[in-house]
Amino acid sequence: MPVFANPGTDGAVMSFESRYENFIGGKWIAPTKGQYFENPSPVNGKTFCEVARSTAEDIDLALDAAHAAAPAWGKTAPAERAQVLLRIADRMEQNLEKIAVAESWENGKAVRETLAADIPLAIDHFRYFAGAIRAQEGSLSQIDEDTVAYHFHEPLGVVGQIIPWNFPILMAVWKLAPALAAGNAVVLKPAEQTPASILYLMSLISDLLPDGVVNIVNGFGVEAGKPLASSNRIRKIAFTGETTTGRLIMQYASENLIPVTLELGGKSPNIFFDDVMAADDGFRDRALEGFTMFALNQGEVCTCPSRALVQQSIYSDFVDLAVKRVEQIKQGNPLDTDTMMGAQASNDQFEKITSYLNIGREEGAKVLTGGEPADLGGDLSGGYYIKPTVFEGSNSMRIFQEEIFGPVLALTSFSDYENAMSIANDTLYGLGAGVWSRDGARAYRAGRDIQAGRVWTNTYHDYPAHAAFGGYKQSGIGRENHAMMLDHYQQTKNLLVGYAQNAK
Ligand code: TXE
Repeated sequence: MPVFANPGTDGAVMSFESRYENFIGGKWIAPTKGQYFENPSPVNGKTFCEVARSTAEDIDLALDAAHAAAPAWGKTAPAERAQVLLRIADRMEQNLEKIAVAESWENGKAVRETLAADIPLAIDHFRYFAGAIRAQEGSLSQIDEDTVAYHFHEPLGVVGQIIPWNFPILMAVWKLAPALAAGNAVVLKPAEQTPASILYLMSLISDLLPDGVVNIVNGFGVEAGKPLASSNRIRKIAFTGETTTGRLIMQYASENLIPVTLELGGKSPNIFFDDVMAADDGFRDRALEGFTMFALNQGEVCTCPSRALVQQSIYSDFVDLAVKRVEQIKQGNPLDTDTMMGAQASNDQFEKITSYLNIGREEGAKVLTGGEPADLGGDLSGGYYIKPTVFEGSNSMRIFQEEIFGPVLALTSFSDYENAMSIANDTLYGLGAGVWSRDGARAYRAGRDIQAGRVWTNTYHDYPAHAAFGGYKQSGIGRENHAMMLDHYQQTKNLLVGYAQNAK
């Protein structure tokens, strides 16, 4: 299978700029203080571009541009906004390989995922919200014979969005598509680990957007994210990231009494009931495949099924087969289309994960496979690679309770249904869960009993645009995806109109 050449080298499908500015008011604008930070690729650990290191002054410039653009954009017909989103989707589709390679190079994830999932899902997201906004209707209440209450959806105005590094483009699009469809202007701050793929995307689509409707300001959390989230010039803040940061975002927002949506951490249980082993058939294979999903995107997914719960009666047979599958995961150069697992997104994340590998051992968990960094040699020796790891232990251990955000699975067994539910719900988090059983009634009951916003049944890691996504408990507030998301970017205007001609 072909390997895509490194960006900017001979035969490469795309190249990055050596320096990226902020994208404000339709133009590339240097940061006010003239500072930049280096952006390394996790593939080889080498810097490939530098990016604007912004401060409150740059956020203000972006807010000026967004406020200038918001009134006109908010008044465009839904069909016109839908058309813009559709054109963006088409442009992305025409440049699929380029965007996929950009994303893989910057984040370290396998290009077969960015080509087949991340970027196509982002494209579909624009198309979905183009349709959703056109299909949206207001409502009318007949108060009495002469009096009518109309309910209109109006945009909020200017909104702030702060995103993480694990799905740089998809996370940006999850937030941009509904915000734009609803008629808002946006100031978005990418994660400092992965700004360039979004800026590369903007360079491809900027001519399709009116100036100032989308503004991208780069930089670090406290220097650029905080001034955005705490500004009294935004009408809403949307955030995806760590739960502790989410708490701060909510505090900032409370000062200005603006709504927040938060998509935070997780420690999702993946539950395998005894009947998955009933026959050596496609269903059992699917369940085994579901077990390996903790390594998808190098485990850097908020819904990573990082706890596997396997029923005692099948435990040794199932785990035996499952660990063999994990050992077949092909790790390698993210730009090789054969590679299933690439590099962790940053050196910080690499170090966080390796520290949890030590914590797991110190706690007495048993390593069934992996448990150490992977040295892939050659050009990749400076990259951030970790072997997919399965720890066997118990749910009170830190590796079962804390979000590691890496390809590290914490595996345990359960005796019966009640025991499975009690382990599954023994967590601060409630974002995702998986249930595997041939028994529809049992799977349905489990789906209802697990305290999580998304429970996959006999499948995992699907993210269609029209299924609501979000957390219970400390995994977040609000939802993303699905037309209901428009509610988070709109406010209701009620016109209460008396039509009576004459005094009664
Ligand atoms: O997250 P942060 P980090 C989890 C995961 C990971 C851990 C740390 O466990 O190991 O968080 O990652 C911006 N005001 N998730 O440090 O800090 C920051 O610049 C305003 C789960 O990267 O939350 C970035 O753009 N903004 C998660 C974004 O917040 C601030 C995905 C996320 O960074 C800020 C990512 C502040 N004070 C990490 N501080 C998921 N749920 O998918 C930081 N930021």
